Amino acid sequence: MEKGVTNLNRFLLEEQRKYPEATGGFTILIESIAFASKIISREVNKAGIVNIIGKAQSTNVHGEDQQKLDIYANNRMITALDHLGKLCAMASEENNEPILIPDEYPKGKYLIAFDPLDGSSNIDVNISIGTIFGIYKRQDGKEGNACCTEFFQPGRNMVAAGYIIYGSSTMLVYTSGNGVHGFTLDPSIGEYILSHPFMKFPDSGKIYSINEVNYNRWDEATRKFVDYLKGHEEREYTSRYIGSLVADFHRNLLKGGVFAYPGDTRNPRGKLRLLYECAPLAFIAEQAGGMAVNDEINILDIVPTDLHQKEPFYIGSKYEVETYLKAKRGEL
Ligand code: AHM
Ligand code: MG
Repeated sequence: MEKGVTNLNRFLLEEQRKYPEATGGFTILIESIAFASKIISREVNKAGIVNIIGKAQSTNVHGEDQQKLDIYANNRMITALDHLGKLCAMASEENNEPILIPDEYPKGKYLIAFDPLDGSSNIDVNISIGTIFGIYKRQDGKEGNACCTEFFQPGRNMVAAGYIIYGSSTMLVYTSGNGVHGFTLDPSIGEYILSHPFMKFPDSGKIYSINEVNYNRWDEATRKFVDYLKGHEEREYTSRYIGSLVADFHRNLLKGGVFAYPGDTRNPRGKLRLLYECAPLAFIAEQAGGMAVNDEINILDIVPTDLHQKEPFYIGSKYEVETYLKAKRGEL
């Protein structure tokens, strides 16, 4: 019998059936993120029309200007997730401390960390932006709201990670450890439809994505790495840098290559945050056959000590990330 198109709901149910012990809690979480993302997508698309663009009267915990859509997206994520009874805490780029589950709602066994709207400085120039999330299990065995330290687990512990890209179309890409799957939002019916099953990083690619204005501030290994790619004898690399992490990552996942945001003399640990930017994308990358490291070790082996900690970040196809590690070891 013809199966018809697979929407996100069907896909999640079929995945859930593979695990008889599954309670469906995880499925509800992903569906609720998808719900929030549809609303965010709608607002992103109409931002120009309704004049929602522009700076709100506040700064976030990093002292950066918050744009109205950042706040809007943060609120949509929180209110889509706080009442489900599946979470015991949330962490967001926009909140200094963990977001607690309101007293009136039951608490669950999962934790979520998210960047509600990454790349928001690109909003007013109509460039793709995204939402990133990582889901963990609580470890302390307690009930009620979890405290900050529960988030201090290595990325390898994640049970799921994903992102939504608000681009020429809106896509949700996620993995729960059984491959990376991409769903495209059909705006006419408001449904995410499976469009990219089992996404895979090509083993090597031709794209490198890095903000080269920082060249003179990088360490020698990163300079050598980029110089090596530029003068590569067998393949002609091309440089592509949007400055919007989800969009840069998504393109490289489809086409192959490497994205890097290294540390430099001004920002010794780079700019990107481990918990809700680097680790979820690293989890997706590994599931898709790629890899991600900081300047020393696999991103997924780092145990955070701060909710908003930054890490140097090199992510993408195996060949290019391993080439960086060679440069780091002085072997290039
Ligand atoms: P944000 O979380 O404040 O939006 O900043 C993160 C963004 C990433 O999307 C992007 O990769 C990076 O900042 C670009 O930084 P730069 O402009 O320094 O190259
Ligand atoms: Mg961000």
